[in-house]
Amino acid sequence: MAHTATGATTSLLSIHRLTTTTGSTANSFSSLRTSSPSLFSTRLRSVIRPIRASSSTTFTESKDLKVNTIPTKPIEGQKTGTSGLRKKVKVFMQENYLANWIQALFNSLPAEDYKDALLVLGGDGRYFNKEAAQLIIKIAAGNGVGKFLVGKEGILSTPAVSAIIRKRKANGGFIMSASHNPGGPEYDWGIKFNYSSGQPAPESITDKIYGNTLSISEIKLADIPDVDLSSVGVSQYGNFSVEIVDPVSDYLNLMEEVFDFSLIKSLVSRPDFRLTFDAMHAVTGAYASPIFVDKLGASPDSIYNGVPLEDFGHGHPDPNLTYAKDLVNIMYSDNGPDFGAASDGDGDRNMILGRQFFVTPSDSVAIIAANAQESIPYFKTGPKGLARSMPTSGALDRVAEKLNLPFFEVPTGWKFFGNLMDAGTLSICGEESFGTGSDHIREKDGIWAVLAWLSIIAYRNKDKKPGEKLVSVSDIVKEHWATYGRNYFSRYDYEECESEGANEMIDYLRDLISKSKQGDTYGDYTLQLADDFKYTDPVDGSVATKQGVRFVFTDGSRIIFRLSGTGSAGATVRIYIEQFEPDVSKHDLDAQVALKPLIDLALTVSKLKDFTGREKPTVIT
Ligand code: VG1
Ligand code: CO
Repeated sequence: MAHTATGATTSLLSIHRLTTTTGSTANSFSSLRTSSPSLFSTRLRSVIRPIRASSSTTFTESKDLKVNTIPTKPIEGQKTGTSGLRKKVKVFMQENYLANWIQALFNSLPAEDYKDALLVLGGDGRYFNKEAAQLIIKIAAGNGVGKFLVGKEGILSTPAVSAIIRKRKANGGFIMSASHNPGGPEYDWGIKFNYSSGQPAPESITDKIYGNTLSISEIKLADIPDVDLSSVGVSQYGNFSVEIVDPVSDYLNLMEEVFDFSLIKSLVSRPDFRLTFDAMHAVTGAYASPIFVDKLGASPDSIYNGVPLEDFGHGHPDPNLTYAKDLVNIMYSDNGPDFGAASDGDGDRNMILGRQFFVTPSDSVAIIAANAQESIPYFKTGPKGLARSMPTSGALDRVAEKLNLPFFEVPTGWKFFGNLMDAGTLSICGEESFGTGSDHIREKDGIWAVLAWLSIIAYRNKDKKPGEKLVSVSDIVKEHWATYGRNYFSRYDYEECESEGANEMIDYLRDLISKSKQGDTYGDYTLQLADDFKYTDPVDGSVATKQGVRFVFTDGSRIIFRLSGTGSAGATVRIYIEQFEPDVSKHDLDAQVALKPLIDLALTVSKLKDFTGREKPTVIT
């Protein structure tokens, strides 16, 4: 492959029309099968003759692009969950599995959304991404896509994909990631498609894709060589081109527009302030040094687990108190840093810690919202509106009320925020699952959340002289609780339960709510309402049902039950527990202690142990 100065090449190549030809059949069918990822591209190459590359360094010689039409059969179970299609990587490596889904996606889009269009491609660097990238590029070219922008080495965080789609006015993009799920040959892989606003495809599209996976009969695969992902530049194949881009620069530029980097730098470069960022060997490893060290003056040793690895260093790249143990140990050690943060596999989640202090994600979004206008230039005229997912605590509701802002409660999953942002009624939103973000893009954004916190801390300390005591993370949180009250919150996850028992439990709870009525008593609590959350999008009127069984009590306490839509094996039961405490003298309890009666109630009401056989959760946050 030859890289080129685009202008000259484009004019030379523009006379070649993109045509498709029907190619080989039985032989190429098996070409998509693979038992080992290292064989994958070799196998593709072995049956699909690459177009001849020019020996010149200025451009790749173009013939009309040849497209092979490969017969295929539908594969069951390719329904997307909360966030894209996620399975064990071995499933994705089965014959035609990924190819079918990608082709089904093109079969689902209106032609004007992809013919000659610009698309973005990147991922979190996990095992199988590079092979998958080659296949996605070939199928996209086979379907008439005009150009792909691809992160160097296939690396782009989820927020960076969203940012690039918006900045470059692309028609959409693919994210190769199973997010916080572990990676490697035995673990998970995933794919997500985002639309032209940079927003995860809505259910109307993903349902269509699923429908098409059940009737698919052929895959269109362009006959082009594997693209060299290792260096920045443009390659041209007929009317189709691929541009390899630096994963960081567009995203970094956006962050510099949103935040006051000199304010943050004034904090981060102080000798009396230390931060630790744990990239969990995931995608933010590529972003952390250029942003925190090079731009903001943090010391290089403040980046932890900073090299992205295909298996995340055998870790589970989920930034919570259980899986980000390295960071937690550092932050709770004697004389630990002042600020700690971690991000997940694909860089859209965040965990915020102070010295020996954990900020719940539900509090984090509320505190960012309450302080955004004074600390973050992007919000200098104030946020337009606030929103949270249904199971997220009500801390944000109180900020919306005080600031007199429009407020929305949506189902779990970032895709539900995008319409509100596009309509100009939502600026800052979050989920209890360590997701926080704003309308600067259409995904949650881990590094954004870290920069937001650093901005708030920097603003509070901007007049502090060296040696003066700084306002700390815990000071900021406690002050917030004193003003708004504290929403105690915890989530219990029971991962990889038997699906049958978990489904029966949810059925049982649905039956229970249908028989419940206001005023029923549950232990010391009186029922306000019990339902299965249903959401009608105020912008397009679309309806999402069965989004979580909730029991809301008259004192505002809630217990909520959901099954995860992101797992790859069995069923994961999530229980969310929340209780509001206005009394400042009761704000210093451990959440597990404060919530004990409600947690016990949730376990009794759901008969969780009977249905799942589980004594204890696998993760508590
Ligand atoms: C989980 C979280 C949800 C989040 C989703 C995607 O979904 O609960 O809040 O939006 O993951 O996050 P579920 O269905 O498993 O509860 V990510 O960072 O994995 O893309
Ligand atoms: Co993620």
